[in-house]
Amino acid sequence: MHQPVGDLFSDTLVERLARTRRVGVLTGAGISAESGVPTFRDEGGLWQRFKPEELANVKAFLENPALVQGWYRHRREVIEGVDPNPGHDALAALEQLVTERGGSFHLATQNVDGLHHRAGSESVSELHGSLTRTYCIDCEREATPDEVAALTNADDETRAECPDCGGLLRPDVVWFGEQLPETEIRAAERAAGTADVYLSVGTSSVVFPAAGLPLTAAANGAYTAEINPERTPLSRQLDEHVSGKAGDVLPRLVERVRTMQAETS
Ligand code: BV8
Repeated sequence: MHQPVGDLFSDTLVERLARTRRVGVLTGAGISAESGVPTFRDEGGLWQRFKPEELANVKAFLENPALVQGWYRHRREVIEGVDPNPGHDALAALEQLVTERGGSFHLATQNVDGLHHRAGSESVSELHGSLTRTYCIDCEREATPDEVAALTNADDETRAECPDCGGLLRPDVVWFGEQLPETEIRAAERAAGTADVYLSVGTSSVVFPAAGLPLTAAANGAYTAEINPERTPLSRQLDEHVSGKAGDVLPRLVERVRTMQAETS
Protein backbone atom coordinates (compact mmCIF):
# COMPACT_ATOMS: atom_id res chain seq x y z
CA MET A 1 0.00 0.00 0.00
CA HIS A 2 1.62 3.24 -1.17
CA GLN A 3 1.11 5.80 1.55
CA PRO A 4 1.17 9.47 0.45
CA VAL A 5 4.11 11.47 1.76
CA GLY A 6 3.22 15.04 2.67
CA ASP A 7 0.37 15.29 0.19
CA LEU A 8 -3.00 13.58 0.11
CA PHE A 9 -1.85 11.15 -2.57
CA SER A 10 1.38 9.41 -3.59
CA ASP A 11 3.88 10.43 -6.28
CA THR A 12 3.31 6.95 -7.73
CA LEU A 13 -0.32 7.81 -8.42
CA VAL A 14 0.66 11.12 -10.10
CA GLU A 15 3.32 9.38 -12.22
CA ARG A 16 0.91 6.64 -13.33
CA LEU A 17 -1.71 9.20 -14.31
CA ALA A 18 0.86 11.38 -16.10
CA ARG A 19 2.90 8.72 -17.87
CA THR A 20 0.87 5.59 -18.62
CA ARG A 21 -1.26 4.95 -21.67
CA ARG A 22 -4.59 3.69 -20.34
CA VAL A 23 -6.53 5.45 -17.55
CA GLY A 24 -9.86 4.20 -16.15
CA VAL A 25 -12.21 5.74 -13.59
CA LEU A 26 -15.34 4.54 -11.74
CA THR A 27 -17.55 7.10 -9.97
CA GLY A 28 -20.49 6.86 -7.58
CA ALA A 29 -22.86 9.25 -5.85
CA GLY A 30 -20.05 10.72 -3.73
CA ILE A 31 -18.69 12.76 -6.66
CA SER A 32 -22.06 14.50 -7.01
CA ALA A 33 -22.45 15.12 -3.27
CA GLU A 34 -20.61 18.46 -3.48
CA SER A 35 -23.02 19.55 -6.22
CA GLY A 36 -25.81 19.15 -3.69
CA VAL A 37 -27.11 15.77 -4.91
CA PRO A 38 -27.81 13.53 -1.87
CA THR A 39 -25.91 10.23 -1.85
CA PHE A 40 -27.66 6.91 -1.24
CA ARG A 41 -26.11 5.56 1.92
CA ASP A 42 -24.56 8.50 3.71
CA GLU A 43 -26.27 10.17 6.67
CA GLY A 44 -29.37 11.82 5.20
CA GLY A 45 -28.76 9.99 1.90
CA LEU A 46 -31.55 8.89 -0.40
CA TRP A 47 -31.75 5.35 0.95
CA GLN A 48 -31.82 6.57 4.55
CA ARG A 49 -35.51 7.31 4.15
CA PHE A 50 -36.18 4.30 1.93
CA LYS A 51 -34.62 0.87 1.42
CA PRO A 52 -33.44 -0.03 -2.10
CA GLU A 53 -35.94 -2.90 -2.11
CA GLU A 54 -38.74 -0.39 -1.46
CA LEU A 55 -38.03 1.79 -4.46
CA ALA A 56 -35.36 0.71 -6.96
CA ASN A 57 -36.89 -2.54 -8.27
CA VAL A 58 -39.65 -3.45 -10.74
CA LYS A 59 -41.89 -5.19 -8.20
CA ALA A 60 -41.92 -2.16 -5.87
CA PHE A 61 -42.64 0.04 -8.90
CA LEU A 62 -45.61 -2.07 -10.04
CA GLU A 63 -46.98 -2.32 -6.50
CA ASN A 64 -46.71 1.43 -5.83
CA PRO A 65 -45.96 3.30 -9.06
CA ALA A 66 -46.89 6.72 -7.69
CA LEU A 67 -44.38 6.40 -4.80
CA VAL A 68 -41.51 5.32 -7.05
CA GLN A 69 -42.40 7.83 -9.79
CA GLY A 70 -42.65 10.54 -7.12
CA TRP A 71 -39.21 9.66 -5.74
CA TYR A 72 -37.62 9.91 -9.21
CA ARG A 73 -39.59 13.07 -9.95
CA HIS A 74 -38.09 14.58 -6.77
CA ARG A 75 -34.60 13.47 -7.82
CA ARG A 76 -35.07 14.97 -11.32
CA GLU A 77 -36.06 18.27 -9.70
CA VAL A 78 -32.94 18.18 -7.50
CA ILE A 79 -30.72 17.54 -10.51
CA GLU A 80 -32.32 20.32 -12.57
CA GLY A 81 -31.13 22.75 -9.91
CA VAL A 82 -27.48 21.68 -9.57
CA ASP A 83 -24.24 22.00 -11.56
CA PRO A 84 -21.11 19.91 -11.99
CA ASN A 85 -18.57 20.57 -9.20
CA PRO A 86 -14.73 20.79 -9.34
CA GLY A 87 -14.55 16.99 -9.01
CA HIS A 88 -16.50 16.49 -12.25
CA ASP A 89 -14.50 19.28 -13.93
CA ALA A 90 -11.18 17.71 -12.86
CA LEU A 91 -12.10 14.34 -14.43
CA ALA A 92 -13.03 16.09 -17.69
CA ALA A 93 -9.64 17.89 -17.59
CA LEU A 94 -7.84 14.59 -16.87
CA GLU A 95 -9.47 13.03 -19.92
CA GLN A 96 -8.13 15.89 -22.05
CA LEU A 97 -4.61 15.50 -20.62
CA VAL A 98 -4.57 11.75 -21.26
CA THR A 99 -6.02 11.89 -24.78
CA GLU A 100 -3.85 14.82 -25.93
CA ARG A 101 -0.76 12.71 -25.12
CA GLY A 102 -2.20 9.83 -27.17
CA GLY A 103 -3.47 7.81 -24.21
CA SER A 104 -6.92 6.28 -23.71
CA PHE A 105 -9.38 7.35 -20.99
CA HIS A 106 -12.68 5.79 -19.88
CA LEU A 107 -15.10 6.91 -17.17
CA ALA A 108 -17.75 4.49 -15.86
CA THR A 109 -20.35 6.10 -13.64
CA GLN A 110 -23.09 4.62 -11.47
CA ASN A 111 -24.68 8.05 -11.30
CA VAL A 112 -27.82 8.86 -13.29
CA ASP A 113 -27.55 12.65 -12.94
CA GLY A 114 -25.77 13.41 -16.22
CA LEU A 115 -23.26 15.70 -14.45
CA HIS A 116 -20.15 14.09 -16.02
CA HIS A 117 -21.50 14.86 -19.51
CA ARG A 118 -22.37 18.42 -18.46
CA ALA A 119 -18.79 18.85 -17.15
CA GLY A 120 -17.45 17.91 -20.61
CA SER A 121 -16.39 14.28 -20.06
CA GLU A 122 -16.67 12.43 -23.39
CA SER A 123 -15.81 8.76 -22.89
CA VAL A 124 -18.52 7.99 -20.31
CA SER A 125 -20.47 4.76 -19.66
CA GLU A 126 -23.66 5.34 -17.63
CA LEU A 127 -23.83 1.89 -16.01
CA HIS A 128 -27.14 2.51 -14.23
CA GLY A 129 -28.88 4.56 -16.93
CA SER A 130 -30.00 8.16 -16.75
CA LEU A 131 -32.71 10.15 -15.00
CA THR A 132 -32.87 12.38 -18.07
CA ARG A 133 -34.81 9.67 -19.97
CA THR A 134 -38.31 8.36 -19.15
CA TYR A 135 -40.17 5.65 -21.11
CA CYS A 136 -43.43 3.69 -21.17
CA ILE A 137 -43.17 0.11 -19.87
CA ASP A 138 -45.82 -1.06 -22.37
CA CYS A 139 -45.17 0.64 -25.71
CA GLU A 140 -41.58 1.64 -24.74
CA ARG A 141 -42.04 5.12 -26.26
CA GLU A 142 -39.72 7.67 -24.67
CA ALA A 143 -41.64 10.56 -23.03
CA THR A 144 -40.68 13.99 -24.37
CA PRO A 145 -39.15 16.55 -22.00
CA ASP A 146 -42.46 18.48 -22.02
CA GLU A 147 -44.41 15.36 -21.10
CA VAL A 148 -41.90 14.63 -18.31
CA ALA A 149 -42.15 18.24 -17.15
CA ALA A 150 -45.94 17.80 -16.95
CA LEU A 151 -45.31 14.74 -14.75
CA THR A 152 -43.08 16.83 -12.54
CA ASN A 153 -46.05 18.99 -11.67
CA ALA A 154 -48.31 16.02 -10.95
CA ASP A 155 -49.03 15.54 -7.25
CA ASP A 156 -47.45 12.52 -5.60
CA GLU A 157 -50.64 10.43 -5.79
CA THR A 158 -51.05 10.65 -9.57
CA ARG A 159 -49.63 7.71 -11.53
CA ALA A 160 -47.66 9.01 -14.53
CA GLU A 161 -49.03 7.30 -17.65
CA CYS A 162 -48.04 7.19 -21.31
CA PRO A 163 -49.98 9.76 -23.37
CA ASP A 164 -50.20 7.23 -26.23
CA CYS A 165 -51.18 3.95 -24.61
CA GLY A 166 -51.80 4.71 -20.94
CA GLY A 167 -48.96 2.43 -19.81
CA LEU A 168 -46.90 3.33 -16.74
CA LEU A 169 -43.92 5.63 -17.29
CA ARG A 170 -40.57 4.76 -15.64
CA PRO A 171 -37.15 6.35 -15.48
CA ASP A 172 -34.53 4.83 -17.78
CA VAL A 173 -32.42 3.65 -14.84
CA VAL A 174 -31.24 0.15 -13.90
CA TRP A 175 -33.12 -1.23 -10.89
CA PHE A 176 -31.96 -4.07 -8.63
CA GLY A 177 -32.36 -7.38 -10.41
CA GLU A 178 -32.17 -5.72 -13.84
CA GLN A 179 -29.32 -6.24 -16.27
CA LEU A 180 -27.00 -3.30 -16.89
CA PRO A 181 -26.98 -1.93 -20.46
CA GLU A 182 -24.75 -4.35 -22.38
CA THR A 183 -22.67 -1.82 -24.32
CA GLU A 184 -22.05 0.28 -21.21
CA ILE A 185 -20.91 -2.51 -18.89
CA ARG A 186 -18.86 -4.19 -21.65
CA ALA A 187 -16.99 -0.94 -22.37
CA ALA A 188 -16.42 -0.42 -18.64
CA GLU A 189 -15.13 -3.98 -18.13
CA ARG A 190 -12.84 -3.68 -21.17
CA ALA A 191 -11.43 -0.40 -19.82
CA ALA A 192 -10.92 -1.87 -16.34
CA GLY A 193 -9.27 -4.99 -17.77
CA THR A 194 -6.71 -3.00 -19.79
CA ALA A 195 -6.11 0.01 -17.51
CA ASP A 196 -2.57 0.92 -16.36
CA VAL A 197 -4.08 3.07 -13.59
CA TYR A 198 -7.65 3.02 -12.22
CA LEU A 199 -9.42 5.46 -9.89
CA SER A 200 -12.53 4.58 -7.85
CA VAL A 201 -14.16 7.84 -6.76
CA GLY A 202 -17.09 8.42 -4.38
CA THR A 203 -18.63 4.97 -4.23
CA SER A 204 -19.46 2.76 -1.26
CA SER A 205 -18.43 -0.19 -3.45
CA VAL A 206 -21.41 -2.39 -2.44
CA VAL A 207 -23.40 -2.55 -5.70
CA PHE A 208 -22.32 -5.06 -8.33
CA PRO A 209 -21.22 -5.51 -11.03
CA ALA A 210 -19.98 -1.85 -10.86
CA ALA A 211 -18.09 -2.43 -7.61
CA GLY A 212 -16.17 -5.24 -9.30
CA LEU A 213 -14.54 -2.93 -11.86
CA PRO A 214 -11.69 -1.66 -9.64
CA LEU A 215 -10.97 -5.28 -8.66
CA THR A 216 -10.82 -6.24 -12.34
CA ALA A 217 -8.33 -3.42 -12.89
CA ALA A 218 -6.21 -4.52 -9.91
CA ALA A 219 -6.28 -8.16 -11.07
CA ASN A 220 -4.97 -7.04 -14.46
CA GLY A 221 -2.03 -5.17 -13.00
CA ALA A 222 -3.35 -1.61 -12.87
CA TYR A 223 -2.24 0.72 -10.10
CA THR A 224 -5.55 1.33 -8.25
CA ALA A 225 -6.55 4.20 -5.97
CA GLU A 226 -9.79 4.96 -4.13
CA ILE A 227 -10.81 8.58 -3.45
CA ASN A 228 -13.35 8.73 -0.63
CA PRO A 229 -13.52 10.37 2.83
CA GLU A 230 -14.46 6.92 4.16
CA ARG A 231 -12.91 3.50 3.64
CA THR A 232 -14.99 0.91 1.77
CA PRO A 233 -14.96 -2.91 1.41
CA LEU A 234 -12.55 -2.40 -1.49
CA SER A 235 -10.04 -0.16 0.35
CA ARG A 236 -7.66 -2.90 1.45
CA GLN A 237 -7.74 -4.58 -1.97
CA LEU A 238 -6.57 -1.47 -3.82
CA ASP A 239 -3.07 0.04 -3.89
CA GLU A 240 -3.98 3.39 -2.34
CA HIS A 241 -6.81 4.99 -0.37
CA VAL A 242 -6.92 8.79 -0.67
CA SER A 243 -8.99 10.02 2.25
CA GLY A 244 -10.74 13.16 1.04
CA LYS A 245 -13.57 14.71 -0.91
CA ALA A 246 -13.55 14.36 -4.69
CA GLY A 247 -13.98 18.13 -5.13
CA ASP A 248 -10.83 18.75 -3.04
CA VAL A 249 -8.62 15.84 -4.11
CA LEU A 250 -9.26 15.60 -7.87
CA PRO A 251 -8.39 19.21 -8.82
CA ARG A 252 -5.11 18.95 -6.84
CA LEU A 253 -4.31 15.55 -8.31
CA VAL A 254 -4.99 16.68 -11.89
CA GLU A 255 -2.88 19.82 -11.41
CA ARG A 256 0.06 17.66 -10.28
CA VAL A 257 -0.49 15.43 -13.34
CA ARG A 258 -0.61 18.46 -15.65
CA THR A 259 2.68 19.80 -14.21
CA MET A 260 4.45 16.45 -14.48
CA GLN A 261 3.14 15.88 -17.99
CA ALA A 262 4.36 19.35 -19.08
CA GLU A 263 7.82 18.63 -17.61
CA THR A 264 8.20 15.39 -19.54
CA SER A 265 6.63 16.49 -22.82
C1 BV8 B 1 -27.50 -7.06 -12.05
C2 BV8 B 1 -30.90 2.67 -9.47
C3 BV8 B 1 -27.97 -9.20 -13.00
C4 BV8 B 1 -30.56 3.92 -10.19
C5 BV8 B 1 -29.29 1.30 -8.30
C6 BV8 B 1 -22.83 -9.84 -7.25
C7 BV8 B 1 -22.61 -9.91 -5.88
C8 BV8 B 1 -23.59 -9.49 -4.97
C9 BV8 B 1 -24.82 -8.98 -5.45
C10 BV8 B 1 -25.03 -8.91 -6.77
C11 BV8 B 1 -24.05 -9.34 -7.68
N1 BV8 B 1 -24.53 -9.13 -8.93
C12 BV8 B 1 -25.79 -8.61 -8.85
C13 BV8 B 1 -26.11 -8.47 -7.54
C14 BV8 B 1 -27.38 -7.94 -7.04
C15 BV8 B 1 -27.38 -6.41 -6.99
C16 BV8 B 1 -26.42 -5.90 -5.96
O1 BV8 B 1 -25.30 -5.50 -6.27
N2 BV8 B 1 -26.87 -5.88 -4.72
C17 BV8 B 1 -26.02 -5.35 -3.66
C18 BV8 B 1 -26.78 -4.30 -2.86
C19 BV8 B 1 -25.56 -6.52 -2.80
N3 BV8 B 1 -27.05 -5.86 -8.30
C20 BV8 B 1 -28.00 -5.75 -9.25
O2 BV8 B 1 -29.15 -6.12 -9.07
C21 BV8 B 1 -27.58 -5.12 -10.57
N4 BV8 B 1 -28.12 -5.92 -11.64
O3 BV8 B 1 -26.40 -7.37 -11.69
O4 BV8 B 1 -28.32 -7.85 -12.86
C22 BV8 B 1 -28.21 -9.91 -11.68
C23 BV8 B 1 -29.36 -9.62 -10.93
C24 BV8 B 1 -29.58 -10.30 -9.71
C25 BV8 B 1 -28.64 -11.23 -9.24
C26 BV8 B 1 -27.48 -11.48 -10.00
C27 BV8 B 1 -27.27 -10.83 -11.21
C28 BV8 B 1 -28.21 -3.73 -10.71
C29 BV8 B 1 -27.49 -2.76 -9.80
C30 BV8 B 1 -28.05 -1.33 -10.02
C31 BV8 B 1 -29.08 -1.04 -8.95
N5 BV8 B 1 -29.59 0.32 -9.09
N6 BV8 B 1 -29.93 2.47 -8.40
C32 BV8 B 1 -30.81 5.06 -9.26
O5 BV8 B 1 -31.92 5.12 -8.69
O6 BV8 B 1 -29.91 5.90 -9.14
S1 BV8 B 1 -28.05 1.12 -7.14
C33 BV8 B 1 -27.63 2.59 -6.40
O7 BV8 B 1 -26.45 2.32 -5.64
C34 BV8 B 1 -27.21 3.69 -7.35
O8 BV8 B 1 -27.18 3.31 -8.70
C35 BV8 B 1 -25.79 4.02 -6.91
O9 BV8 B 1 -25.05 4.50 -7.92
C36 BV8 B 1 -25.36 2.68 -6.44
C37 BV8 B 1 -24.11 2.64 -5.63
O10 BV8 B 1 -24.19 3.63 -4.62
P1 BV8 B 1 -23.00 4.72 -4.58
O11 BV8 B 1 -22.98 5.44 -5.88
O12 BV8 B 1 -21.74 4.05 -4.16
O13 BV8 B 1 -23.53 5.73 -3.48
P2 BV8 B 1 -23.51 5.51 -1.89
O14 BV8 B 1 -24.40 6.55 -1.30
O15 BV8 B 1 -23.74 4.07 -1.57
O16 BV8 B 1 -22.01 5.84 -1.47
C38 BV8 B 1 -21.51 7.16 -1.60
C39 BV8 B 1 -20.02 7.09 -1.28
O17 BV8 B 1 -19.46 8.38 -1.53
C40 BV8 B 1 -19.73 6.76 0.16
O18 BV8 B 1 -18.69 5.80 0.21
C41 BV8 B 1 -19.24 8.09 0.75
O19 BV8 B 1 -18.24 7.89 1.74
C42 BV8 B 1 -18.65 8.74 -0.45
N7 BV8 B 1 -18.66 10.22 -0.45
C43 BV8 B 1 -19.54 11.05 0.16
N8 BV8 B 1 -19.20 12.34 -0.12
C44 BV8 B 1 -18.10 12.29 -0.92
C45 BV8 B 1 -17.75 10.95 -1.13
N9 BV8 B 1 -16.70 10.57 -1.89
C46 BV8 B 1 -15.97 11.55 -2.45
N10 BV8 B 1 -16.24 12.87 -2.30
C47 BV8 B 1 -17.29 13.27 -1.55
N11 BV8 B 1 -17.55 14.58 -1.39
